[in-house]
Amino acid sequence: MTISPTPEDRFTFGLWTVGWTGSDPFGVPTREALDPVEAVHRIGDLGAYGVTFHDNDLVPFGATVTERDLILKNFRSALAATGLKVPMVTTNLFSHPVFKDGGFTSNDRSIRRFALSKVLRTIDSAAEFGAETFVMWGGREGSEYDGSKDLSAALDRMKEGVDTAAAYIKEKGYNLRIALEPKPNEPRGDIFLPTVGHALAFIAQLEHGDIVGLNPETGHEQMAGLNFTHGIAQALWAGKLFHIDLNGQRGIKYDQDLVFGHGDLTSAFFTVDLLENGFPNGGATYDGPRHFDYKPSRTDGYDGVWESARANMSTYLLLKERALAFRSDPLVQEAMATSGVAELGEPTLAIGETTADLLADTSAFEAFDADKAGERSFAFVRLNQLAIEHLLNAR
Ligand code: GLT
Ligand code: MN
Ligand code: MN
Repeated sequence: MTISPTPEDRFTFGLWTVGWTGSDPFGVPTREALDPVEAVHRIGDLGAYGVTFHDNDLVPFGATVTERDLILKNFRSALAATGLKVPMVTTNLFSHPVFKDGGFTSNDRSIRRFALSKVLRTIDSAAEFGAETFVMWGGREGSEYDGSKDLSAALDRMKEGVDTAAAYIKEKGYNLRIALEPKPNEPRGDIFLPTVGHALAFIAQLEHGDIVGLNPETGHEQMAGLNFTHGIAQALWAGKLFHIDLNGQRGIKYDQDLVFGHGDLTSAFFTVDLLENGFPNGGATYDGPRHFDYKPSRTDGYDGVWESARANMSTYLLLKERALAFRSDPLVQEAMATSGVAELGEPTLAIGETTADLLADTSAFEAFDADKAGERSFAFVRLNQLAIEHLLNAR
């Protein structure tokens, strides 16, 4: 069964996803280049809500003003014809050789100035397209050799770049927020701000951190061996889940960018459960676009490209249906109660209780039977099996 999406589902795709022609470090492209206008029409026909892009996905690096204007005119016509929105725009600071040592953190100051200027110009363009999120993925911001970088200066320059861009957005009065996208490695040996946790700590050091949040990607956290659902949960808890890149990854290896759900399916189930149903005891929720950042396999032709675009959305909707069934099943609710899921929502101290009160409470310590409490079975396996059975549509 394939479920068809509608724009209300708010599915979006990067132009660079369906437009990836299959070139990799070992081989040339296996597909012809895709015209962005055709990409817009195709994903619009499939029921997507919007499209996203890097400045150079649309206007090639070094294009003349005349070329640029024609490309933008055609692209705007395609948006008008399909009704597709542009909720996110980003800058390419990684393809051209000038960025081989990074943009904001290149050791070459003239390159850093070029990168910052390119970002500010793309921010103007993002605002013109009505985007609300400006993603910064610093793929080339990093190193292969620790001696090649003053790591403290690199973080200073990263801070300078992000703060300057954020201050520019405020100065211009744009309705835009910046979302940093962590990745542990690839293309650099080690990338700065490698995980959600590193990026959250970085944002806390910014002058304009109020409009800076995160764009976590499923596979990027999983490349670091981390739990993606835990990552987005902490971003949500911190009020920083501004955008999301959904895809699939099978373990700690190169960035696979598979279709959503084609990697760790159980993890994908709990990701959708969190995005759609929220935390069991309430808390922050995500209402932004469901953005797919995947690569249609190089083994497939354009039939496979459109099939895979559809697959991302269908799998998400199937998991949404399964996650709703999971949460509303009385047996699951009973199992969650047994497991103490609601109990974790209760503050450990009573309202107004002081540390002195706690220390004076003999039931909490002297009379507390730790051995007995240690015998409690949390029955987490039963709860997880219920999740798996719902995921398999066996309930
Ligand atoms: C690049 C990267 C993605 C980022 C994109 C935004 S570009 O394809 O692999 O994860 O989201 O710059
Ligand atoms: Mn990726
Ligand atoms: Mn991404």
